[in-house]
Amino acid sequence: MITQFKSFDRRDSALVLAHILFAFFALLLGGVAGVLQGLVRGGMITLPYGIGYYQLLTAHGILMALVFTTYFIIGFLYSGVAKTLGGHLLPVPRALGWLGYGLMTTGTVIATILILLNKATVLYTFYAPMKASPWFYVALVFIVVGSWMSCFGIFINYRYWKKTHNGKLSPLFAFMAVVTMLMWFIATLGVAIEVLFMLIPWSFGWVETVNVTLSRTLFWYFGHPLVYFWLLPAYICWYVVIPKVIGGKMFSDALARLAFILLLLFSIPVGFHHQLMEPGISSVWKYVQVVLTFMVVVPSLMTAFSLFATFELHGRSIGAKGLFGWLKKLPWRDVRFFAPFMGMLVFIPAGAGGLINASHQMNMVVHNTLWVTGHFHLTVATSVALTFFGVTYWLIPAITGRVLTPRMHKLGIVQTIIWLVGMFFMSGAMHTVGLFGSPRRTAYTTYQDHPDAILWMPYHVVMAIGGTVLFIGVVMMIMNVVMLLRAPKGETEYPVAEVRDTAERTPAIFERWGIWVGAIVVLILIAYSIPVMELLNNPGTGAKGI
Ligand code: HAS
Ligand code: CU
Repeated sequence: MITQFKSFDRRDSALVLAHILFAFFALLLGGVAGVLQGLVRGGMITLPYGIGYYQLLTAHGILMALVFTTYFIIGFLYSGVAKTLGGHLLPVPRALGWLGYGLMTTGTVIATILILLNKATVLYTFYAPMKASPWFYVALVFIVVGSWMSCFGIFINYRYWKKTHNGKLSPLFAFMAVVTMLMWFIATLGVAIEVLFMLIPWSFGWVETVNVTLSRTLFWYFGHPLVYFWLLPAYICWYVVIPKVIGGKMFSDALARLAFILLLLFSIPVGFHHQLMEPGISSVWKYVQVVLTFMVVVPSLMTAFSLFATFELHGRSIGAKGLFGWLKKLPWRDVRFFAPFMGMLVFIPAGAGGLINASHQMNMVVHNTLWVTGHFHLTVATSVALTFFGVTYWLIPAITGRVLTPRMHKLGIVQTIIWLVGMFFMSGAMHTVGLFGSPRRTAYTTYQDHPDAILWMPYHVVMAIGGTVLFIGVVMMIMNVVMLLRAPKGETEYPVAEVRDTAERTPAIFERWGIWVGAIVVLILIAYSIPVMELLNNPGTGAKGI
């Protein structure tokens, strides 16, 4: 009997699978770029055929950080919306999902070709005054507008469910999907303004100069919530999926929703923590946004608390004793648990690194060094990536009517360990050498054998070795995905946890979206209106572009 598969409409499976597979294709290409650039920087190879280091770095950043994540997230969210809101998608959201897929894929293909042609070597933040081919920015518009189609699809499905269920409390997964997409929509408005009104007119030559600081400010208005757009779906797995996988219950629905609402409120008005070292923004506004940055840490601490509570309560309910006895009761051999759990574990030092970055004086030490690269390889490339891998192990079988075999559990666990080992060396070396001042985003150079640069070299070699191990991890993951697609037919559960019986009731206010959107608008206006006005009034000399 394949009940779970029957409940997954084939048309929904196709949409979800298309997103997930495209994501892994991007991961493979991005992984190739990553290992090559690591080896170049370590001084171990030189690139053939006139390929440039920065060209690879752009491809790596865009394919991993933007393409892999966005496709995976949209596929995952759509699957959970289908699963929890009635068992299948409504026709309009499904159509919007495909429309979005088409637009995003068009944009991704154009952008990738331009990067390969060396016409868009501007890194994944596409900072002005570096100037790409105008079609690169047009491709970005396709990607963003495509992702909006999926936002609307998820909102429509959710609204329909609320209407037909007398405003009942929505399933937690669907609620979290709406928060994630709402945050994404509000955040992408900033980058849309940057691209449409600044970068496109400037790169086509319709205007001569661009206001650099304003364009970067609009970028980071988007760029910080971007990192939470990666994190929130991982949190969905941690809150909704993991308790079920370990055989326990969710600690509290209300606490989970509160955490998501706080993330929604405080993720956006904090972009200046990426521009602390930039001139032209007055320190008062940097200060305000750093305070808000420390606010956005609170829901992550709440998440840590909630996870510990889930693990401990479950462990004790099946007989765990002592302070840490519950650790032994966790299903270590289950890759659906193991991979995301390692993601959580890594998120403790990763998050601590974030707090260091956000502290102004310490940011002076680490900004633009490899420390920051180390930070985001722990956050997005480990905590988030391992969680997404963990999801893949049950998501592909659940939507294709197959089963995860014990052998695949083992392969998945080995893949996770390889990833952790590679990242330990790569990110560890990045953090350390960053503190010694080695800059990020720099091709191989010995700075004419300057003593500092000589000190950095061994760390760059360790980074390359770690990167090579990680590349093996990427290849193994791709092989695991192929194996999942060919797994034996059968039934796989789509794990969605129930809430602990004694948990408090969830207040209805969490779904009063008008209040939250209003509050975000107010916070954004407080954090951004005066500094943006200052930037508009003082555009500097304007930059022509490089
Ligand atoms: Fe960050 C730069 C500050 C989180 C990603 N960050 C970046 C960049 C990226 C990035 C990509 O303030 C580089 C951008 C670029 O190219 O220039 N970051 C923070 C802060 C946090 C933070 C305060 N970052 C993230 C996450 C990311 C991410 C998440 C991706 C997913 N970041 C910064 C700053 C910069 C920055 C500055 C600019 C640096 C510069 O100068 O350029 C916080 O949100 C972190 C809060 C997290 C915690 C951890 C909670 C722990 C949990 C796990 C519990 C574990 C369990 C298991 C239960 C407080 C939830 C336990 C089991 C046991 C057995 C123990
Ligand atoms: Cu940030």
